[in-house]
Amino acid sequence: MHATAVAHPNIALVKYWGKADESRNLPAVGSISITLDTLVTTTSVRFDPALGEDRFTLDGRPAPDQLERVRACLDLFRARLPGVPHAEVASVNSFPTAAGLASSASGFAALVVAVDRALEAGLDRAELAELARQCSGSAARSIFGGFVELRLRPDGSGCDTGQIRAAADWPLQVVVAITSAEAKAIGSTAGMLHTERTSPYYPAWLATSKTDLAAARQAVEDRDFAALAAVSEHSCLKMHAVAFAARPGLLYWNGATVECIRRLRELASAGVGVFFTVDAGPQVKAICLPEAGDRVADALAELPGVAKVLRCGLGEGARVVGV
Ligand code: 2P0
Repeated sequence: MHATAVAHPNIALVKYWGKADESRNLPAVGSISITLDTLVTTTSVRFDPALGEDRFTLDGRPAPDQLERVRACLDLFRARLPGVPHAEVASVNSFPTAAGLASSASGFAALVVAVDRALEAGLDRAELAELARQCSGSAARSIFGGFVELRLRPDGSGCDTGQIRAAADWPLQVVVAITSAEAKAIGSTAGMLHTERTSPYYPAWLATSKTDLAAARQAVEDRDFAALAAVSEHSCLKMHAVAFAARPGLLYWNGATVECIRRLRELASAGVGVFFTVDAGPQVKAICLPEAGDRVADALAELPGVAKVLRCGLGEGARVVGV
């Protein structure tokens, strides 16, 4: 009753922000993302009737603040398979946790895949994505590799998540500019709920989501980089705008975030194949055509306030690596 799985973070190009139903962790909008390759979460799980409780370590240390969410994830399996004993879960990230690199996405994707194998539950990828989504909305997308879409079911019963194009089909590169390694002040979940409750722009955010999803889906199908750039930057800035307009406003950026965006816009104006996106933290992700990656990485690395740049390609979905 043990297994180890890996999963990669993903970066949303059309953003998830807001919940239709908090109790079911049902997103208010669909989203489209790319799964990365070089950043990895590795999660091992061992079920043992001799354990008196569920245990969780992150990067080798007990993580009591995360234990509740891990237990809730295990309980989703217990609801399907009565009699599942307590578990010991150990998760290791190859990148800074809680710094805007979607560690909850890769973390819960790896966890559900490891638990499924350890319990021999035999769930398919769509079912695994639905379980991961209930733990963390973005985690559903890390079940799959390449370009991924999370769609809301029209009847409100849940989501359908799946790949829309394989990584090898359109091998974009991603340069992540780390502008701060500190954990963010307000997490995504709290930030979304605060935005829903207080931002006057929230209805407009919801009303324009389907158009963005359709445009991004089409751009991915056509491998149209300029079209994907336009809709992705729009979705990103719109997500931050709806959060800025909350009361009090949410500001996830720092000065270097803005400097990175400006520099990437200059490069794009000069004909370099690059666009930006920013999530609920100050890091900037530059999505590049393959030939542009080196130049973009060099340009971001020399900006004041950029502590480090990470390079990634597009990667595969969550998978078992050991039993
Ligand atoms: C995204 N984010 O689409 C957006 C953009 C952050 C900014 O999905 O509450 O940590 O656990 O479902 O999965 C982060 O959301 O939120 C996220 P919960 P999660 O990538």
